[in-house]
Amino acid sequence: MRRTLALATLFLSALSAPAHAVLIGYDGFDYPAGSLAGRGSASDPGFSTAWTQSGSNGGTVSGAGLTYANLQTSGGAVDMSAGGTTLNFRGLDAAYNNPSSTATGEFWFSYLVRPGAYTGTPFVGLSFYTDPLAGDAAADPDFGLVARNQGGEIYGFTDLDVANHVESNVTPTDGETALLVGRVVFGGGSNTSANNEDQIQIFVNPVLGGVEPPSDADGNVTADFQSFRIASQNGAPFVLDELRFGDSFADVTPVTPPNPDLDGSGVGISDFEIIRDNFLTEQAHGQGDVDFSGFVDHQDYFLWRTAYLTAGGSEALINWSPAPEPGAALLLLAGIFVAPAARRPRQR
Ligand SMILES: [Ca+2]
Ligand SMILES: [Ca+2]
Ligand SMILES: [Ca+2]
Ligand SMILES: [Ca+2]
Repeated sequence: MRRTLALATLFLSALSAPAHAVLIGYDGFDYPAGSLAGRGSASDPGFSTAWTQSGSNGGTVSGAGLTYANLQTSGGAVDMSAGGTTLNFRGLDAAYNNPSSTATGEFWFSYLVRPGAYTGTPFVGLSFYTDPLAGDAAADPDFGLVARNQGGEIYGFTDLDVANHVESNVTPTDGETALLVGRVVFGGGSNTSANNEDQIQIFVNPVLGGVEPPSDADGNVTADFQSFRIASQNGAPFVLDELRFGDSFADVTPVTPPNPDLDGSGVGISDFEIIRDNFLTEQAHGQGDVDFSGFVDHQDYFLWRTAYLTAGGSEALINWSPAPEPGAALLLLAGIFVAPAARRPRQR
């Protein structure tokens, strides 16, 4: 009976999972190094054109992709620094402008951005356009989510049709990659005029892999778009990457699943020793970071331990205190071993 109930619960929870949420489009900039113009294809899911370049300056694909926590990534990134303003456009495969445009009535987008050092407050980021591309560009800007990292400017959103503008409280930091996420709720605006029928929420550096986090800023928007551009005014040194469009938070923030097999040998005691030897330090997966968070901590140990014991591993082999430092592990497990954390603060 219990088994039947468990199966029924499993079945019902599968049924109640979002049935239609999809990733509409993705670009990880997995292209050969060089000009972005002409990369991608009109047949890529979610898109209707390859990348164009508008004017004499455009982004350049570089081999080193950006990363953010355990966000899934691929390929390189696009460097927007150039002698003048960089403008690259691309068409979407549909017009998005009302609740029936997507299965959830929402349009989500995300991208990574890493500011460099520059002066002034140039526009840098992702903008959506109402018209399709005519040649290399579209002409009717709709709204954008941008970064400006000088003079007190911060990650924010602007409706380019009307005076809707909101900013997060997150200031861009030179050299630090940020994840920007936007959620457009068609028909969700305050709706007192034709200029605010939709709602936008922006999320800066959200926690991944769980429930949808609270937003950092909300605003009204009139959203009606079928193309977009990435741009950097005056070629300010920004790098963009991992562009996603979808209809839920999870779609545009897919995470790498935890993997307790750190050394490729199957889940075993050797993986524990790696975690133990790098405990409370900033490390990559192969050095103990089971959940790809960028840091080796209790969560990594817990995930490994669960997998190890589930697979029949012996608890007696888990030894936090190999010679010649007996006692250290007992203190660790007691939660009072704070000295290494204090000496090596987490750099974020
Ligand atoms: Ca990439
Ligand atoms: Ca608009
Ligand atoms: Ca292993
Ligand atoms: Ca970790």
